[in-house]
Amino acid sequence: MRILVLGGDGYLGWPTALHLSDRGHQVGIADSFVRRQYDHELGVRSLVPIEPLAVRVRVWQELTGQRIDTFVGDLTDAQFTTELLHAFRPEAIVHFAEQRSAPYSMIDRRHAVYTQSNNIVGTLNLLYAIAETDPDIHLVKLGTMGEYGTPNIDIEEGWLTVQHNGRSDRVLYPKRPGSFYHLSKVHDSHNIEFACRVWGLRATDLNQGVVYGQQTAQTARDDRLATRFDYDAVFGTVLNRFVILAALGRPLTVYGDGGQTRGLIDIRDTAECIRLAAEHPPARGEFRVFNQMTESMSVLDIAKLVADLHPNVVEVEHLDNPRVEAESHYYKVTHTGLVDLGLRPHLLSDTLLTSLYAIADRYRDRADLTALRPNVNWRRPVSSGLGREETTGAGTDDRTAGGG
Ligand code: NAD
Ligand code: USQ
Repeated sequence: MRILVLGGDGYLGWPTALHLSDRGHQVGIADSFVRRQYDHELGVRSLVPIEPLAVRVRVWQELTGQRIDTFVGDLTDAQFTTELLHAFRPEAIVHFAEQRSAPYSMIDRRHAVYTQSNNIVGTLNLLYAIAETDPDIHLVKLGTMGEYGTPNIDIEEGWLTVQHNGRSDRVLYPKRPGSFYHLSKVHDSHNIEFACRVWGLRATDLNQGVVYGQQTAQTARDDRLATRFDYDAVFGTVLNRFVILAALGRPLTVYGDGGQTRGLIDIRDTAECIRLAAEHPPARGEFRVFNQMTESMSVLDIAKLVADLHPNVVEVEHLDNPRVEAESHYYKVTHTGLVDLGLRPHLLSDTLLTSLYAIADRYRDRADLTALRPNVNWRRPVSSGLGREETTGAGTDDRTAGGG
């Protein structure tokens, strides 16, 4: 198939593009490189060094003979987005291209506005471009488990059948997300469902849990194919952060009691889920939702596991929770859709953690310890955050805040 990967220079987009290319698909990548700009803005960098996209695709072609086309541009630019679809003519589009950090979206007003404009406008432009160019294109969109929040009932795959006053209906599952970033995904989901219902588009919304891991079979073939590995308090995700903190001999930073439970998924399974979804499109007009996670764990249990398996003595530290979130709650998620399509999950294992420790150890000297402490507070709504206007890449236009 011809598959266009939007956000294909990012943590997940890059290994997914390689996984699809390795399976014989004709892959194109589009990216604005804004993720690399956030690093400049925040003064951090990936623990594992990453090459420019042009080098990555050249190395891949040298090793495999497989060509990956690249397109540089921003999805919030409607003309770029429409021309992209005309140029590549995809059968499926995998859409990773959003600002994806909850803390980044909570820095201040400008970062909240930027996050929602970037994510919602980009996706809306994409829906129009698909509808105008070829409504048969299957949109595979990355959503997030955090759209649901932590309701006191079982979490179903996107839809819920409700009985009310003797009548019944199938409705989109009610959402109660925990950040302006997570809210942007809820708004996307509603826009996509609307486009499927009204224009007859076909889409799969993948509500993905927190991803961990750094290597896939393809990225491991050459250091120049590595994907990013974030550890800072804004972009580092919990399990990856704990692995890196352990390698640095720092205490694992559990926010609050650590009873908050999240769905998790291995980076190799992310790429495989995308392949399965792309190769099995829904019918025209269908808004299909899968919960893309393979197991659930509390933050404290993740910390204990990472600490217990590490060869050094690793401490666990409870910090005042900078976020507003339930730390003790019910959590039961249905996630059978992707298994039914053929997913055989990699569950969190000693071997995976040991290999992650080795990667973190190899690059530990690149870490900036000041970037490890959380400094974004959910309870403090301000126009300009982190106390330093110039560090937020200050543009006058909220919509370009992230790029600076
Ligand atoms: P990432 O930030 O590493 O990658 C996103 C890529 O999209 C970046 O390369 C960025 O430059 C690009 N991008 C952003 N806005 C763009 C725009 N307007 N136009 C063009 N390119 C743009 O993020 P990731 O961790 O790879 O996550 C990818 C997707 O998966 C995101 O949508 C995220 O919400 C979702 N997701 C991630 C996780 C996780 O744990 N990493 C978990 C669940 C869902
Ligand atoms: N946490 C800690 N200590 C840390 C870091 C995080 O206790 O040092 C806690 C957080 O308070 C939260 C949980 O760990 O309860 C997860 O935090 P996270 O930063 O790993 O994940 P989150 O902010 O939810 O966002 C990440 C990705 C996002 C994706 C989401 C999937 O950045 O793109 O959408 O995971 S989900 O959580 O299912 O919504």
